[in-house]
Amino acid sequence: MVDRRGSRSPHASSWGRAGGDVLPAQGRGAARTRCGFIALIGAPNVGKSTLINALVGTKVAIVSHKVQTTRALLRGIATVDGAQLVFIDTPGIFAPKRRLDRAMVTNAWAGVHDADIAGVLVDAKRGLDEEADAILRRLAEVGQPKILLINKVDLVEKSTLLAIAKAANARLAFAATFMISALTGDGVGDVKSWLAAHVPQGPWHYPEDQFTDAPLRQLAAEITREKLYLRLHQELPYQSTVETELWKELEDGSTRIEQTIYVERESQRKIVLGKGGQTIKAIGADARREIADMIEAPVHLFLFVKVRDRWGDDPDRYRSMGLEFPDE
Ligand SMILES: Nc1nc2c(ncn2[C@@H]2O[C@H](COP(=O)(O)OP(=O)(O)OP(=O)(O)O)[C@@H](O)[C@H]2O)c(=O)[nH]1
Ligand SMILES: [Mg+2]
Repeated sequence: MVDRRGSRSPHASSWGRAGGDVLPAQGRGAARTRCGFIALIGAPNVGKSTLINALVGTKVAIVSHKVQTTRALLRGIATVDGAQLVFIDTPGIFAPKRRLDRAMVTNAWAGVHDADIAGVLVDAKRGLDEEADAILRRLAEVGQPKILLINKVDLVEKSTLLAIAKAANARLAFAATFMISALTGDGVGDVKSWLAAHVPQGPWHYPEDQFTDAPLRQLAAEITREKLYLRLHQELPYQSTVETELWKELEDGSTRIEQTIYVERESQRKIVLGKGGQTIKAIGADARREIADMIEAPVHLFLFVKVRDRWGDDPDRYRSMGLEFPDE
């Protein structure tokens, strides 16, 4: 899945493309190309990350049934009809309490302000609830064109969708409204075509076959965090974070990866390890499989669990997550 065209690329070249600021030759000075940044925003769990994966056509963002899965901005890139669409996945917007929550919400709004177009997701099942309402209110101050993306249409009746579309458009001038299912892909192609026609003219920012600018180490850490979210319950996922400490390509073509899972207390470390190390083993097996799939090479994944009391107040952890450390 490293390469959009489906070719097997050596990881050296995918590293080369990661973080890429290099302009592709065909994009340089090209008069007729289009390129735009589209931030996807909405309440936690509305399906922003699922949508970015559907738009890009491969998995770049982690997804879980739990709220507040995404922590930092992540870019997913799709090139369609001569237009490069750079989608920005943002953390869900909610009423922040902890320091980490505040950093996530600030980050989400920063993503919107830096974008050319804001794609606003509303969960069709939840409708314009309190969280959606607060976001619409704040969006009124955002100058960029906005499109409304009513997601999870697979879960509700058509009449419900029309009512949401009507109420949201009465609140805010959306340039377009789409009813989609990020999960089934229903309507996602229309969103892409519309955006391709509406992003500004300009050269592309990334090579055509690049699908994200996140470094592989970060993607690999995110994959492990996703598996953690899927296996652990209650507050534990929110009290943990994952960092890739070592990434080494070995002579036999395999890659050795070492990651640390930080938790806040010894009791949490025990839960992550599980009885006889069962939980960490299962998380490691799930993550290893997916990372190997991503880099198209065998992976030896070593997971360590460390207690770092109040890592949520440690600026270093924020830096590695790509978040600004809020002063309070
Ligand atoms: N039925 C249905 N479920 C969906 C759809 N889109 C997303 N989901 C599910 O909704 C849940 C949340 O999806 P995410 O993509 O992680 O949501 P998010 O908005 O990125 O969430 P945060 O990162 O926590 O803000 C997952 O269980 C998805 O499978 C959809 O169109 N239909
Ligand atoms: Mg997300």
